[in-house]
Amino acid sequence: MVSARDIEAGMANQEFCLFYQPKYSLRHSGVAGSEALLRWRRADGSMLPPAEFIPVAERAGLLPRLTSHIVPLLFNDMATLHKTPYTPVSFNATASDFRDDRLVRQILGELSASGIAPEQLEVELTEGEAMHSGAQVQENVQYLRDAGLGLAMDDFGTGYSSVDTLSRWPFSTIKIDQGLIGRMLTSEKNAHIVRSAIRLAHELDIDLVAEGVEQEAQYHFLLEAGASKVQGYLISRPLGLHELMAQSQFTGCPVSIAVGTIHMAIMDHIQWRKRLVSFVVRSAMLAPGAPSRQLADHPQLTASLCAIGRWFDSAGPGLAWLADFERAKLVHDELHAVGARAVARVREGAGLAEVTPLIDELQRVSLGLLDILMRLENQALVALYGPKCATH
Ligand code: G
Ligand code: MN
Repeated sequence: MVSARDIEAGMANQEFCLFYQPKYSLRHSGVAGSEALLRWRRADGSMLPPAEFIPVAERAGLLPRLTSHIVPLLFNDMATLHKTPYTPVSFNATASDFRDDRLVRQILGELSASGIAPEQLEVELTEGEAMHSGAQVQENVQYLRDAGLGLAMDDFGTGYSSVDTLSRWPFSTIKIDQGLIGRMLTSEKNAHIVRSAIRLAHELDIDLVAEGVEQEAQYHFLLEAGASKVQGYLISRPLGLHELMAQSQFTGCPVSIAVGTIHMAIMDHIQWRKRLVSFVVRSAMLAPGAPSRQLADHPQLTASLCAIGRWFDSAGPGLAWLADFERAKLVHDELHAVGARAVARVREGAGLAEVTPLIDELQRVSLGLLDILMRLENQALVALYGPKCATH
């Protein structure tokens, strides 16, 4: 058992260092950032993980000092890591680090001195830490967000009110707790929760990292469910800086085809279509000159700006080789043209009988789009699990 005095001595003797665990993108099959993890290399050669000294530091009120001791180490390492696929780098913080603005000033000072872009750094805070902290903590964290740093909710699923905290704090990433990931293949309930968390992040338009991925079957589950990134022993253990930089490839990663993003596109379309029809029907029932016919209470009408339009752009490079990808784009454009026409007609005062043919037309194009998206999904699944031939 270590004591607070040991920790102080460890800092004086420069015994703390950071290890880095790569995150792996399921979108483009490559490293996409890393998490900095604190390690204590003691004089006797032993290596202590945070669980064995962070609670001691916390009880002794030493955490803010320990964090500010680590920040210069992080920036030192960033000089090596920046412009590699290991950025953005996330680091773990606690609410006590943000009780005053010292850490914020230290980070922003180091950032401007280093010339590193703020987007290359992300703070990880657990939901519990966020929930039990006061306005001052939230203000300081917001300050870093406004400066351009990312903010990840660590261990998502272990607190009591993750969703409430998500709605109140400016999180840009959800990290699903490794416990949920570990159980999702053996418990249906856990599988539903993981899939819903992935969908939640997608709808909030924020990033998602699944933690503690150890098996290929977990990797495939997450790929199909549409997770954007994974982290865990399957990809790599946390590595020291030199070991990390010497690593040329991560062999544990199976081929990935972003099949889960097709599922997301299908769900996005189903929601879009329903919201559009709902707006058109509700508006058509109003008096022809009713001001609320002019409201923008309808889904995105511009094809390139809706969720599917943005998916074509972001997932395009990874999926464009699928036979029906370009055709899906054409049908999607047609869908938006019909949707925009229906909205324009109700704005001009059309009643239900007049817009019904447009709703029917929308239905026809919508089914065409779903048909193509499902074909894409089949093609992607065959490419992923079927006989391996040189399709891409
Ligand atoms: O709470 P947080 O997510 O920051 O914890 C990360 C910890 O989990 C690190 O100490 C890291 O070493 C450990 N870890 C990382 N990947 C895996 C994994 O695949 N399996 C297990 N069991 N632990 C992991
Ligand atoms: Mn973490």
